[in-house]
Amino acid sequence: MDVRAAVALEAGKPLEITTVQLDGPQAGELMVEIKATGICHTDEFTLSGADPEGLFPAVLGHEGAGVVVDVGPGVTSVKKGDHVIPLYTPECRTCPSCLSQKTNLCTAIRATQGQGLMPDGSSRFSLEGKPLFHYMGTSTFANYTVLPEIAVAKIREDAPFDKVCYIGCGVTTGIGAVINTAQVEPGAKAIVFGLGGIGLNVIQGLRLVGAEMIIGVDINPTKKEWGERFGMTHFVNPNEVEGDLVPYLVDMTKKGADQIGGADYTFDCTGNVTVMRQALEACHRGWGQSIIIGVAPAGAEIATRPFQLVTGRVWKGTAFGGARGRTDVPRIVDWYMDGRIEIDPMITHTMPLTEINKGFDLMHAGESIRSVVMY
Ligand code: NAD
Ligand code: 022
Ligand code: ZN
Repeated sequence: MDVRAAVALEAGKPLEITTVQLDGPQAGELMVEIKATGICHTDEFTLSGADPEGLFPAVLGHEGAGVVVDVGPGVTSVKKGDHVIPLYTPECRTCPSCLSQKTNLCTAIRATQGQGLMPDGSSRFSLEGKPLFHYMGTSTFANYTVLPEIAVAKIREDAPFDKVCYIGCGVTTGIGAVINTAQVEPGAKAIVFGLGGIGLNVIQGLRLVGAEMIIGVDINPTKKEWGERFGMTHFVNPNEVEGDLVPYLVDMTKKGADQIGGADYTFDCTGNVTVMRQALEACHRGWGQSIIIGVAPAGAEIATRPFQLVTGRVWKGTAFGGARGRTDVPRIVDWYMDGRIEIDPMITHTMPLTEINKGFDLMHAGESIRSVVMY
């Protein structure tokens, strides 16, 4: 069938809004009418050509929400009419990784997803008879897409698509990093580096679990107000700190009998490897944990002195906030609907598909927290 899509024809060019062909769902797959999609950094990373694994031509997009319109043979967990959020980290519940209960990185369809293909090794999208690659297994920059059953979370029907699409990446990544990866406890002291669409969700996750001190760090002074809006208790602009940032942050966390200082938990939400080192070294000796969320440029490396780890600091990373999508995403939608977390104020811009390239421009300029395309 004909669908409307923003197609990444080649690296470094704007998306082309055009009509493409979409084949129906095969066994174990379903077709979703995408109602809204966020625009996230990794779409831009791939479109720019900076991602060495980026494939073209492709239908990008990985932060969507929509309605099931058709199911292929053998699909049992969702039916026509169900509301769903696509999952770039699927949850099959039967692969060794899912069964381990130690990771959310399901391996059931990993190989084909990375090759821009459906699990049977083919593509459902085509343009003028030539196949288009899928992207992150989701391809939400089209008003209809086809997904494996294990790559959708069924959500309640009263949740607004133009808000809960953000749970498909940014919200779950930020809140999940706090709850699943770091397992932050009430009363903890935390530092969040980078207050964009991810860092602000880390901040609201920290508020949710009852962290006592939430220090936000950003070189953009306009982020102070943004951080405070979601629970940040202190703001530091590295450009306004005299001397080294790390001792300055460690000093801020000192209190009472503990004169060692350092945060219980720190989060890198910048993707900058220098910041990642600062985040590790701003952790408390003996137990501080630093969580890497930001995606660094291809080929980048992180460094610190081994002494930092020998003395008990822990370096961790997280994908999709450690969330098991089919299990955890519906719960996060409930938290939003119950008012326990906020999404609306972070969606700073909305636009129709025809103006999707403006969303990328706003992200470049640092003017948006999140832009959402409404179909
Ligand atoms: P963003 O651009 O909206 O925010 C980044 C923020 O970092 C900006 O406010 C910027 O001013 C700030 N910053 C830049 N350099 C800094 C520095 N040296 N010190 C302090 N602050 C600095 O980006 P975002 O949407 O919030 O995404 C953040 C990162 O998270 C990206 O790398 C993205 O790819 C990654 N991400 C990872 C996952 C995952 O599963 N691991 C999921 C989603 C996003
Ligand atoms: C989402 N991300 C960044 C911004 N928005 C993002 C990017 C990459 C990952 C997670 C989130 C990620 C971390 C670890 C992996 N990926 C590898 C997972 C694995 O090997 O099992 C990742 C993911 C999907 C894809 C590539 C890398 C893909 O579909 N192309 C989850
Ligand atoms: Zn994303």
